[in-house]
Amino acid sequence: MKKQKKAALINDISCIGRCSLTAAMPILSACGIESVPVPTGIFSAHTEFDGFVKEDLTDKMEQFIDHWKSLGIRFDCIYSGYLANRKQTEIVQRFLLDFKKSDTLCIVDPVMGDNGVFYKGIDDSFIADMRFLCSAADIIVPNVTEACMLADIEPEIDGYGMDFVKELLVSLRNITPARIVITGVDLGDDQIGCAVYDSLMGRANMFFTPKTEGRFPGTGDVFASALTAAVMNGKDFADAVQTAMGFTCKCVEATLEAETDRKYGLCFEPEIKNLIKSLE
Ligand code: PXL
Repeated sequence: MKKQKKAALINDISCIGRCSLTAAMPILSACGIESVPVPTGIFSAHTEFDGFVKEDLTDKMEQFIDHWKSLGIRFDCIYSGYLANRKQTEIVQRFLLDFKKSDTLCIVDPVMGDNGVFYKGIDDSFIADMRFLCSAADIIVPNVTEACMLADIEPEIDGYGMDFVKELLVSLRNITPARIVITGVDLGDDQIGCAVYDSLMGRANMFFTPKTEGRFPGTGDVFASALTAAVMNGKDFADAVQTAMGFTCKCVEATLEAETDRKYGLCFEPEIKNLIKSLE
């Protein structure tokens, strides 16, 4: 067996709703990557469910990290997602200082909101810290709302065009040297896509797949996990983005077919075998 890669996944456990680690761990593990959770909190269900119960794990994160330092653990990838409070953004900064080596891939999903609004528990005090984390990343994957927050640009709730998306990409390039993937780009037609800037190649691009109206919570997590898996399995960046988009699109189709309540997230599990095939 060739040397297996190891990823630190800094995210919460949303027990119900297939968000965060509940999506990232199975996807990355199935794609051959050792998945090490760094749980930021445990939620009975993600925050779009009324009455969710939450356990904050900020103190435990620090203890876990100290233990791993004493064990000399090394990571090939650090992927950070939902952070429950600002102290956790500091902990992630320190995590990067301790564990990010020159060949460690750092993916930051600056999870803050969607559809022009913050998720419950997040507010504008997170933005500067998320910007800072993005500045240390190799790849960032904000959705359009998060890209606006990072770029300090008012979201265009009633629709936007290509010029707006270009402006977002240019603004994000000013805050990070990372490769940028803005997800959920919707130009008002029957497609949805990603706006990509590959800072290593100096190239911008747009990729689209067929659109389904409405939202599925956790879509960003499924996409970012598949992208991480594809890059870690050696796919070239543009190919990795398209692989992750294709997988996410298939998961949406499977969810519509299953006729489950959208709040419960994407039915990604039956599609994982196809993602694995596309990485071979
Ligand atoms: O997928 C983003 C996310 C992650 N974690 C929790 C959330 C959300 C979005 O609502 O509530 C707990």
